Amino acid sequence: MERTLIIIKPDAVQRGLTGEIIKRFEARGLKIIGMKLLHISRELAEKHYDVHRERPFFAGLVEYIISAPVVVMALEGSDAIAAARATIGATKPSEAAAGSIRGDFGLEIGRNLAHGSDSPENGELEVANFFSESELLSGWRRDVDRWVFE
Ligand code: D4T
Repeated sequence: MERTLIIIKPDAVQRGLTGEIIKRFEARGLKIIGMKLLHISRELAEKHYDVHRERPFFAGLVEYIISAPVVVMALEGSDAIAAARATIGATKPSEAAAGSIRGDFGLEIGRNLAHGSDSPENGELEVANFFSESELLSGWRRDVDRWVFE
């Protein structure tokens, strides 16, 4: 099982798309093991986007993600990283496939609605950055699992 961190970004929360976005991950079969509403601190935002620190868009990216509350989710599933990124769609919403979150609800890269971890290693690290162990319910029994996982 892989873990991925999903961030439902400030624009999506402000636009009332939180439920719509959660619904898509749930329907996909990914299991929610942690979820909360929070206002990301500048320190946590800079840590999360550290890989982009030298890029020209870094400052704007940090300002955007701390501009209003977000909903963060830790999801678990087989191939959770690839599945969640396909559900989210390409980084640039104008190029994202219709049917994906960004392809259905977004236009601009700086308002791209949702984040999903890009590798199993980063999934583990990012989930740990946003959730304490006691906030994660990894072992909860979901009765439909045998109809989702082979
Ligand atoms: P996130 O990390 O938000 O899920 O986006 P992606 O995984 O799809 O894309 P990314 O890591 O390449 O970029 C992170 C974040 O930076 C913004 N960005 C990116 C931007 O504003 N301008 C740019 O030119 C790029 C490449 C959008 C997503």
